[in-house]
This record gives sequence, C-alpha cells and structure tokens, in this order.
Amino acid sequence: MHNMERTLILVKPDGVQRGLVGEIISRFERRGLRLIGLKFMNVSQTLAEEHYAIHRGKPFYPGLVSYITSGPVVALALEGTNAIVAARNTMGVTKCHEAAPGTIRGDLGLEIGRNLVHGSDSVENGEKEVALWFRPEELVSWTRDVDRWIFEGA
Ligand code: DAT
Ligand code: MG
Repeated sequence: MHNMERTLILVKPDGVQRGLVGEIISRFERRGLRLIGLKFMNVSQTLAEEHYAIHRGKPFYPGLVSYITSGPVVALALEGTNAIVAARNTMGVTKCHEAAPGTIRGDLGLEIGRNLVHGSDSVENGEKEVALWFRPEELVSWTRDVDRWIFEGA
C-alpha cells in the first residue's frame, strides 16, 4: 500500500516506572497504527549504544545511554500509512515542556531527559530500528479486520 511505513516505538524506563505503558500504547493503537511487534525487556549496553549511535560524541550521549538502560522498556513495532510522521506527532516534540497538549510528551512529561517515548524519525530509520530491536520471527504479519476503515486503500 502507498506510504505504508514501519516505526519503532519505545516506552522508555520512566514511562514503565510511572505506570504509563497502557496509556502510551493506547494512544498509538487508537491512532490506527497496526501493531506488528511488542515486547517488554531490559536494554543491554550494546543495544543502547547501537540504537543511539548517531548521538555518540554529543554531551548528552552518556546520560541518554544510562537513561535507556536504567530499567525495563516496552518496544513496539508499528505499521501504517505515514506511520513515521503520524507517530512523531502523537509523541510531541523532543522537549516535553515545549510539546503540544494532546501529545504524549505534552500531556505526560516536563523534561527532555525524561521524555517517555522514542519513535523513529525517518522511513529508513524505521526499517533499521525495527530490525535492530526485533528478530524477523518476532514480527507478526497479519490482516486486521478493521484495516479498510483506517487505510483507505486496504
Ligand atoms: P527524539 O527522541 O525526539 O527523536 P532526538 O533523536 O533528537 O530526539 O534525540 C534523542 C534523545 O536524546 C531525546 O529523546 C532526548 C535526548 N536529547 C536530544 N537532544 C538533547 C539535548 N540537547 N540535551 C539533552 N538531551 C537531548
Ligand atoms: Mg530521535
């Protein structure tokens, strides 16, 4: 289907610790994105470093890696038309205090270093990150009965 994209979403350790897993997942679910992978896990140092490789060398990089490895996370692989931009808009901008009300970060967070969620930022990174966090056999290929009421071309 046209513009069918994949995105990797993480509910970061603060979201898990604060009991916001259901709240956060439900926003993506209600948006219409189709779940294709879901797991609850601790993040190894290696995975954290690979995931945040583009930020290596930046002043906030060590804090970023220690934050994502500080407790369990929920990883979601989602699929949908324009999934990258749609999910980014549902998340809100990186700095929670500047994020619009109605977004996850704008409704639930205050600080950039406790910003609750990760979402892939491009179609290419969506594919790469889903492959980094999920083995092929962990991804579920399925047809959702409601797809044709959400994806016009389905
Ligand atoms: P996003 O998570 O919105 O995709 P990003 O990819 O630019 O943002 O950065 C990844 C994470 O790094 C972000 O969620 C929080 C942290 N971060 C980014 N820029 C930062 C900064 N200037 N100071 C502190 N932390 C920062
Ligand atoms: Mg990013």
